[in-house]
Amino acid sequence: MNEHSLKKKLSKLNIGGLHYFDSIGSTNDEALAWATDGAPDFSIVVADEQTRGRGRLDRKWFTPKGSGLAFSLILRPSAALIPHLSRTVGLAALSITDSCSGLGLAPRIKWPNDILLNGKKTAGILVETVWSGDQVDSLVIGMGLNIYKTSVPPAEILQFPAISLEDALGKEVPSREEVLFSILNAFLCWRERLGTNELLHAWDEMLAFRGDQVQVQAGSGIPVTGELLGLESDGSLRLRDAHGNSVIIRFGDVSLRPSA
Ligand code: BT5
Repeated sequence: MNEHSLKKKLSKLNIGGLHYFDSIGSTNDEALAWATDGAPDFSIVVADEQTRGRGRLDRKWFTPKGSGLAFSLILRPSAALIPHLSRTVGLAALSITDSCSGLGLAPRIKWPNDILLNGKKTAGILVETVWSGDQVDSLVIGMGLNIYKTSVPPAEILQFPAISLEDALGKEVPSREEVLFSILNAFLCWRERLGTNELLHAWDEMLAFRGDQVQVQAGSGIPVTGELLGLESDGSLRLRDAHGNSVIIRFGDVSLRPSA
């Protein structure tokens, strides 16, 4: 992957701008700085390697050289999209699942921000906001995908098992440019439908562990256990606890796993 091959591959999409790095700390940090500096809508930062890739709450995201796909999109939402921005992580997740489904795989979304293949994490999403006073100026949507086997971190440093697209496919994977193109293409289609029931339904359908007992840890509070029922219209998660009560889990530092 290099700037030339990327530009060529993405030329059919109406992207705002492209910054490519052989190596960078974090594409989200670069995109946040560029957004603050006036980057056009749908600009993209892509890196072959991240040395300080971030997950939520500054957890680490591994992107060793030549192995994965790490990129950040800058969105300048129109007034029509502003009321639906809490669905942005779903929009990003669906773009990745569409791309994986197109390869014949059966992805699932582990709410809120993980994509699973064969029950293992293959991608993570980190959405960050640039504010202008109390208005949203822009959003930075970082996506990290494990493409080749070499992108998967050692098991002992993971809280949840990981897998690469190459492992899941069991054969040669398309190029990273190709995978990026299909994710961006899906993103542009879903973005038009951010506020629709169609998007909510597609997102809901893709949820991992639906109907299963799960445990959700929010921050340092007491974990909530219940049956995973589905999504609220803003993208929050609905569980049914042991007493039959509905419990709504909002975004934040939330981690979800099957309950033992
Ligand atoms: C995420 O956070 O999953 C969001 C990851 C977003 C990464 C992208 S890459 C492009 C952009 N630039 C950035 O700096 N970030 C974004 P979270 O749910 O907090 O999960 C983080 C956890 O995932 C870590 O604590 C590890 O356990 C695990 N992990 C780290 N690297 C992984 C990998 N390559 N594959 C699978 N799991 C990984």
